[in-house]
Amino acid sequence: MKIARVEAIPFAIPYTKPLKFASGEVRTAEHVLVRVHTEDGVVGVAEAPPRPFTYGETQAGIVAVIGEVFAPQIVGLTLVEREAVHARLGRTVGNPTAKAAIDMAIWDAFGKTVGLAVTDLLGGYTDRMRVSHMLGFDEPASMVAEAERIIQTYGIRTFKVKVGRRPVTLDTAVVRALREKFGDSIELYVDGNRGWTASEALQAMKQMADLDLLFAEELCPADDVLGRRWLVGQLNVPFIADESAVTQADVTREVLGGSATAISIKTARTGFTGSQRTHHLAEGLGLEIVLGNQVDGQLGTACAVAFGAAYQLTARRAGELSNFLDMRDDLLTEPLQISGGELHVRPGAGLGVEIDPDKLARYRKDT
Ligand code: MUC
Ligand code: MG
Repeated sequence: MKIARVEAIPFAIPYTKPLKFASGEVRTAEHVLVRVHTEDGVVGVAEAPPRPFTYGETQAGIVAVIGEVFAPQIVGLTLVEREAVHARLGRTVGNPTAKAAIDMAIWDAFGKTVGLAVTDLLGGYTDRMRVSHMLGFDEPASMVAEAERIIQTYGIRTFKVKVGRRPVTLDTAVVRALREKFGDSIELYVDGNRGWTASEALQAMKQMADLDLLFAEELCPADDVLGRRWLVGQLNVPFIADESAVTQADVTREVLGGSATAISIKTARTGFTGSQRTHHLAEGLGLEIVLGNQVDGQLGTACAVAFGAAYQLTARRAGELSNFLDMRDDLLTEPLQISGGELHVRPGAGLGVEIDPDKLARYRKDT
């Protein structure tokens, strides 16, 4: 069970349709495949999706920090020493997705070693999640047409609408058009990726007061401490902290400071070990959790659903598990399938996924 080697392989797969939101856009999945090899020949896998505009990580930076900083600190530890791995990687404050991918690859390798699914090792609550789909910036008619296609093709009935443009009516018109078209047959919430000021956000939320939103997420900068607290105090829907609450300390600060009332857990940035800690904290604080997505590929999504299905609190709401649908291709031998609005956890030991060697050879950038 000893960790012998950690690989970090950069790969690039284009999106058929870029996802645009207030803090950036994603045109190509420039991710890093992480493989943790044990001395017994077991290989655990996970992917790190850098989001330079949010966390400052880049593909080249992830490859470098894993190769030069993280791998040397964990080679020689065993797969059950996950707390030691967490402590060693935790000496570095940044690099969340690099650390998370190593953590999840170790859990995959551990599950394969003991012959158990990661989701069962984590909590084993259910075997599937309802799926929520993100609608990126576009004209109202195109976003309604996209929602219709997603409903008809995949049965998904929960949508997160990206907002944060100016004037706010650009976005509120989209949410209104969706509600008018689909009535109460869909669930809707909005994510501003810090794009508005607190007062713009309040203006927009007032315009959408009759549209029965589930949540509002990260509408304005968390650093505007008083403005955000002022905003959250006036809303009658839970306010989700996403990029402002990556660590457990962030969650505590945001929630006790009155500037968040729900949280997004993204395995892409807190792995399984950190996400477990955040889940337990949220449970203790009585917060709603939305299982988020960092525009993950299929491997990242397999990790997310394995985590989300493991607990009652994360499985209660639809999880953001569909960004991979817009990728031209992926790395898994057997693609993930969303149907009836649900994604099932992969059966089998570990994460239950295999990397297709031909696809990896085609998309890797380091050869
Ligand atoms: C989200 O919830 O913000 C977009 C960028 C990113 O890092 O995550 C996504 C979705
Ligand atoms: Mg978000």
